[in-house]
Parts: sequence; structure tokens; C-alpha cells
Amino acid sequence: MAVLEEHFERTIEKDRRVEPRDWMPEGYRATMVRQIAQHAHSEIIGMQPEGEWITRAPSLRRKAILLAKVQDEAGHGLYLYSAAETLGVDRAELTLKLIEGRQKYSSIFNYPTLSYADVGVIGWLVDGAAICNQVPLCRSSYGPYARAMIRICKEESFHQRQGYELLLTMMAGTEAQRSLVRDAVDRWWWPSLMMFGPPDDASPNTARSMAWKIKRHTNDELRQRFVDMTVPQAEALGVTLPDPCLRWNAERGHHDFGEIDWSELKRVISGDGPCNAQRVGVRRAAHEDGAWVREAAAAHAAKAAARATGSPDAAGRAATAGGSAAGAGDGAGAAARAGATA
Ligand code: FAQ
Repeated sequence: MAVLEEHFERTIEKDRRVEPRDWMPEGYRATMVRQIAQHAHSEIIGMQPEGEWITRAPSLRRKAILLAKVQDEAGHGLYLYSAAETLGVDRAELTLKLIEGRQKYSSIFNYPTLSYADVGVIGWLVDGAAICNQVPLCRSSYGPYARAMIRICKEESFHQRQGYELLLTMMAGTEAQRSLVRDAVDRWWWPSLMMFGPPDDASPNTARSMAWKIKRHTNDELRQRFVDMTVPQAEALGVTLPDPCLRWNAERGHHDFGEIDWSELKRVISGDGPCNAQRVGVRRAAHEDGAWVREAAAAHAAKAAARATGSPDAAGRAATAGGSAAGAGDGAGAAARAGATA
């Protein structure tokens, strides 16, 4: 045990990656499962606010871009659930925890998208904040998470640009379009700053996660980086960020900004944001609607295994699974039949 522990400590110290079969302290495993699961849930729930605008996109081009972006978020969720599974947890179990409110997802996705400008602002600010937070996670100590993050960051970078390009187009349009952009920026600015988590002196996990090199920067460091990165982009866009205290501080070499309403973050995280119930409700309904697909897929896999091994046991299990899938509805029956003849 002491040898294994020493090996783990050396891996962290030498900045090497911890891999799934390596020994790791239970606290490290639990922290990774917590962070990766919350991150995966955020990507999946995060499809909803923008997804609501796919059918209302103002042109075919905008619809194609938005569809691609929302599909990317689904892909990110899947890579991340796969990374979590390397730690010995089951994706079905994680999904259950999400829809029963036992696991968190990012506060940012509990706000409504009121106009098409919100799609642009989410791309610019929310994906911008996500990039700031996630680029350092490409060097996170857990191998599967760090590697998943590389592709995710490349795609987030496309998302951020498409959002900014949409806003540039709207700002060059009519006064009504500019006003939609300003309104969206006013609503999303403060919640975007909250994405980075509580301030360092109220962040119970940061010190341990930094020591294990899971996190490479504190919440406040990343929040500051985001503000410094975003201010010149706002100027180029021609919008004013809704913070009268926002100004360059030459002494610090950073922008100062106003006090964040931490009570709002607490409220939203604890389930009382404007859209929490709706977001989890939609996810729960999608999960329940998909039950027949899972059952049919399991029946098909069992039949394929039975055919491969010629095992009567497996064949029996296949028949039972196929029967329950067929009982789940018309679609399930069709899928089970397809499985039987495939
Ligand atoms: N919302 O001690 P800390 C995206 C919780 S993906 C909700 O500071 P930690 C892509 C925290 O979990 C966005 N909960 O925690 C996209 C902890 O609770 P616990 C998601 C929050 O882990 C774009 C407690 O508060 N990104 O946007 C929040 O050291 C557009 C104490 O906090 C990630 O998940 C919050 N904002 O630091 C998709 C990135 N902040 O578990 C669609 C990976 C804190 O102890 C459209 N995660 N909490 O009960 C991280 O970097 C970290 O987990 C932090 C939190 C920085 C989020």
C-alpha cells in the first residue's frame, strides 16, 4: 500500500498522468467522479437553453450552425460520461443522480433564453468562460479527463467564435437587433462570472484539487482571466458590460470588477434558479421516453452474445430482455424484431 501511495504521489509530483488502472486514494477518485459527472451533466443540460431556438433560427445558415453546436455539447457529455466510467461508476447511475437532484450541474444553465441574441451571448460569454476554465484542465492529472478536454476545448473555441460572429452581425444590423444584444449581455454577464464557482475563500474543494493537480488555477484566478479577456471583446463589439465598477487597474495589471451576488449563486445551485425545475424535468422526460431504446438495445446485445457463444443461458436472457422490450411499446417491438432478424 505504501508503495502504491508513493507511486501516486510521485506521478502527481512529476506531472505525469494518473491512469484508470493505477492505484489512487479514494478521495482523489471521489473528487474526479464528482467533477467529471457535474461537468458531463452540465454539457447535457446545457443543450436545452440554446436547443429551444433551433426551430426558431432566423435562417438556414444559423439553424445549421446552432444544430452543430448543440450536437457538439451532446458529444462532450458522452466523452465525459465515458471518462467517469473509467473510474468505476456507471453512466446510468450518474443520470439517475442528476434527474433525482442528487448531483449538480452548472448554475449557468438555469437561466432562460429570451431572444435569439441569447444564442450569441451564450456562445461568446458562456463558451468563453468554459474555455477559460477548461483549457487548464487539458493538463489535469487524470489522463482520461485531460485527454477528453483537448477535443472539447477545440470545439468550445468554435462555439465561442460563432457566438461572437452572430453578435457582430446583430450589432451591425437594426437598432432593434442591437437592443436585443444589449439586453442579453446585461442578463448573462453576472451569471457567467458565477460559472467559475464561489470565491477562493469559500471554495471547499480548491486546495485539495490544486494539490492533486486536478485544478491548475483557483476559481478567482480564472474569473479574473475571463474578465480581462472579455473587456476588449466587449469594446470591439460596442456593448457595455453591466458593471459600473469595471475598470483597468494599472497597478494590478488586471481589471477591477464589482461584487458578485453570491447569494444568487447559492440559490441557483441549491435548485431555486429561474429554470432549475424545467431543466431537470425535460431531462427526466427524455430519459423516460428513451427507456424502450435502452431495453431494445440490451435485448439485441443479449441475442448477439447468445449467438456468438451458443449459450442457452444467454439465449434465455435474450428472450426475457426481448420480451420486456417488446412490451414497452410499438417502437420497442419494432426494435426488438429488428434485433431478432439482424
Ligand atoms: N454551478 O469548492 P468548489 C459548459 C459547486 S460546461 C453549480 O469551488 P470545485 C459548456 C461545486 O461543484 C460548464 N455548482 O468546487 C457548455 C461544489 O459542490 P460539491 C461546466 C457549482 O469543484 C457551454 C461547490 O459548489 N464546467 O459550460 C458551481 O473545486 C455552452 C463548492 O465549489 C465544468 O464543470 C457552479 N457554477 O470547483 C455547454 C468544468 N460552482 O460538489 C453548453 C469543470 C461551484 O462540493 C452550452 N469543473 N459549484 O457539492 C470545474 O472546473 C469545477 O468543478 C468548478 C467548481 C470550477 C465548477
